[in-house]
Amino acid sequence: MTAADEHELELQEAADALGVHYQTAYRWVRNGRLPATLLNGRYVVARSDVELVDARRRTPVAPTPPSRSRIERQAERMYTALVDGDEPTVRAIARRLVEEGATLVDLIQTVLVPPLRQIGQAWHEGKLTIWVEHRASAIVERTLGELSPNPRGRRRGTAVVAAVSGDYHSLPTTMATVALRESNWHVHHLGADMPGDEIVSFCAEHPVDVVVLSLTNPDVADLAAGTAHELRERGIAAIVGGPGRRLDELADEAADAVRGSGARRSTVD
Ligand code: B12
Repeated sequence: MTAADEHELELQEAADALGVHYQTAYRWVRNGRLPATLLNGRYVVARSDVELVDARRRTPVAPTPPSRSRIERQAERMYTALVDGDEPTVRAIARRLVEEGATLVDLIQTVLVPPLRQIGQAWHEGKLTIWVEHRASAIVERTLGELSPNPRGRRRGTAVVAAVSGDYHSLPTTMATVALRESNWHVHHLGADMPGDEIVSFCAEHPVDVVVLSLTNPDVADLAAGTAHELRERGIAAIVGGPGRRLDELADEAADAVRGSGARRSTVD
């Protein structure tokens, strides 16, 4: 039997149109998801409502990102896994948070940085051996490598990321690279211990909008500042990081530096 009005459907017809079982459509009517009118003891559904419900079902809903407290709790598990050298668990924690909608910057800043700092402090106090720290660093490098985003479409510009000679901390350069790529920058990641003049000549040979110098070893802070100065003199925007500097605003800081320098823009699509 069909509903009399061409703008209305019997519940079975609505279920067929939606591709669900009659009982499912009935449940949706009962819980308000599918508006319906009781007519002579039978439900009828407006065709327009069926179309609306159908359209909503087809629109993918963005997953709710994990809550702050959930992300923070993972930092404790991460510390244990890193100290134990338990790489599968490190990767699983990271992958799951990203799948749940956490940004890579959030993952780095909230879940990886605190354990690395703790490990550094414990090493400093003689409570952890150097190989625990080396192993943990290598695991983090590989984990970030696996998750490193590959931006698509028009890029915000081209960045070079490096740490200057005498700074062997490559991890912060990897972190800055991931953060910039996540914000759609094209990045040349040159790693740590890069001679300043080599960074300058790289920029002379490639279209570069901004150079981001990570800095972890304070002994080479002057060298980093000097390199940044030389780059700016040559019309290339340059910014210098530092221990405790956050990645959340790195991408915007890089864009501001480019605007402030009036430097040429590379176009990368
Ligand atoms: C791993 C590690 C190493 C590894 C590095 C391996 C690798 N692949 O990177 C190795 C073994 C090489 C190493 C060596 C040394 N290390 Co070390 N190391 C660390 C450790 C544990 C983590 C470093 C790290 O990744 N930090 C990144 C995160 C965790 O820290 P962050 O400072 O907040 O970094 C953020 C910013 O850099 C930001 N960022 C990056 N780029 C940019 C750019 C911009 C513009 C902005 C805004 C932000 C930004 O991103 C990061 C995340 O937010 C730290 C502990 C610590 N507190 O950091 C010690 C630590 C940095 N090391 C330390 C020391 C003393 C050394 C050595 C001198 C030890 C020695 N006697 O040989 C050497 C120095 C070697 C050298 N010449 O550079 C000290 C430094 C103390 C100090 N203030 O001087 C620390 C703090 C350990 C400690 N508590 O004593 N280290």
